[in-house]
Amino acid sequence: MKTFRQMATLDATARSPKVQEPTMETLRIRNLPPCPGRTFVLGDVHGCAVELRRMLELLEPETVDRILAVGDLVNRGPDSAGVLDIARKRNIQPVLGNHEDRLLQAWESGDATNLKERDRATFDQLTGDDFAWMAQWPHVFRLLELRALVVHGGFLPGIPLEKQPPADVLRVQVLDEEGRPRKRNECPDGRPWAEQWQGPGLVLYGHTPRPEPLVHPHAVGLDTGCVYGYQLTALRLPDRTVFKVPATRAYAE
Ligand SMILES: [Mn+2]
Repeated sequence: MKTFRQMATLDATARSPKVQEPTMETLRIRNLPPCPGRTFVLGDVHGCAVELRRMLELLEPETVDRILAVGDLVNRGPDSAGVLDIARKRNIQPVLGNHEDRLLQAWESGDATNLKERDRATFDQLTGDDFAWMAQWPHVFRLLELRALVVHGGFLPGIPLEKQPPADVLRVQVLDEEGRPRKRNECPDGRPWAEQWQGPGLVLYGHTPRPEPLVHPHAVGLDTGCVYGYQLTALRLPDRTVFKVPATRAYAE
């Protein structure tokens, strides 16, 4: 099996112009420097500002710690602007989620006509500063010292990290019989990508809500559907302690 460091080396081949599709967006991977403290990874927040505040009280982060998030901080819930405000003030570092991606595309193109109705309310709430900040979020954080990756949707098994298509990385939930990425509700017989992920490293991901965090050998799903009335989850590394804050109520169906 490949080691985590070898993966980074092997992935360098993905930069070759022969294999790089020029029109395709490249996966933005950010290598984070080693953290002297603990690392907290937050599940999908989706505008649940009250629960995020409670979670930060529960975590009691110290200045040497860092807080990361699996993306989808906004949309669906009651206070997307409030969540971004808290996140910025508390130095939370998120990866991009599919909801931020969709809103950003509308903002960058100046064309909001493709937005769903519920996106529209968020779009109108957010400021230019919010969008400028979200535009800097990478698709993936790589935490070399923890041998961990943080991503919103997940990864396609068997494809080198840097060749993973960004659109799939943001959205994959299950894989169909031929291993193609699908949404869970469109492919009820599909198997979760995380079940088939063999490493290297531990992947912390969101996007597929379940009432409880889902622990696989090489991946942990942290979207516990706070916005649907379940709970907000955070994982602390390296000791893998799970923290949960129950949702005040269901904000969306
Ligand atoms: Mn999502």
